[in-house]
Amino acid sequence: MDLWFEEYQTKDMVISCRVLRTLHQEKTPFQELAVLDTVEFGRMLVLDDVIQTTIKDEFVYHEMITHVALNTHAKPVKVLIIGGGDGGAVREVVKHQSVEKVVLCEIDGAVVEASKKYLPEISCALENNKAEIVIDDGIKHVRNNKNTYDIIIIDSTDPVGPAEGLFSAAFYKDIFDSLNEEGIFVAQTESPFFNDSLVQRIFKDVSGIFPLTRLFLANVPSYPGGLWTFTMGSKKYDPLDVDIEKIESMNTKYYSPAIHRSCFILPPFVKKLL
Ligand code: AG3
Repeated sequence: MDLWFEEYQTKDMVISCRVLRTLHQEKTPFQELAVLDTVEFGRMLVLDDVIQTTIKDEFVYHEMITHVALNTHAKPVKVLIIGGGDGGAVREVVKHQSVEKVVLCEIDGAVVEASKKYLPEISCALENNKAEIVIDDGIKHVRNNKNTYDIIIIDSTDPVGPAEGLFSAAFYKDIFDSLNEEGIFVAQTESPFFNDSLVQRIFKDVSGIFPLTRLFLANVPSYPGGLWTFTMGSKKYDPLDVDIEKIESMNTKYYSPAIHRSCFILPPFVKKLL
């Protein structure tokens, strides 16, 4: 049988992948969840018909959403991840010796369960003793935990449905307050091609709250356009001041000391958004 999964990446553009098997499908209280086995990307986590992560390219996204910020901070000890129920970001964060605790605050417990069952390569660190899983609304969690974290990572879905509030200026202010004095936050902020005004608006909002705002890029083939943005807000440290010679090697496949520098080099069409 010829089975294809389609994601409408925009209302006028589709990515389509041949599916070998649907491993899991359920309607959670928050969204529709599926785990597919695809030919090109291997196993794939899909939420509300949108590709979240795949075995083939997850390392790019998960390494970049974590190591750039963690290696910018002199000594990250307490880390919060909002969203990211698949556990990929947790897996990267626990590689850092200085980290004592990583709290994963995911609104939908079904994502954690499905990842544990079907995506062990991604979820493997969820059982790590540095990791604490909290099934709750990230917005509530940051409001209840002021002046607490060294690093906050927003590993969200697209800004529709459950994640909408995670892209608002009010939320960035709550994040600022939930970080301690030297805190850094980083968020996945979508495509510079197809979400240019969103990228622009987020950069402006974050710049209004944090003393330092930086945008960096990575290539995630399964996401719209491939080229992906991450926005960082920092109270003290500048990622460009990091002595990259001193970055410890952590068995990464995309992130490297040279990438720590080069990911901040922006093509003019992206620079224009800032
Ligand atoms: N977070 C989703 C990034 C957005 C993907 N968008 C899309 N495919 N249209 C990924 C979660 C992985 N931990």
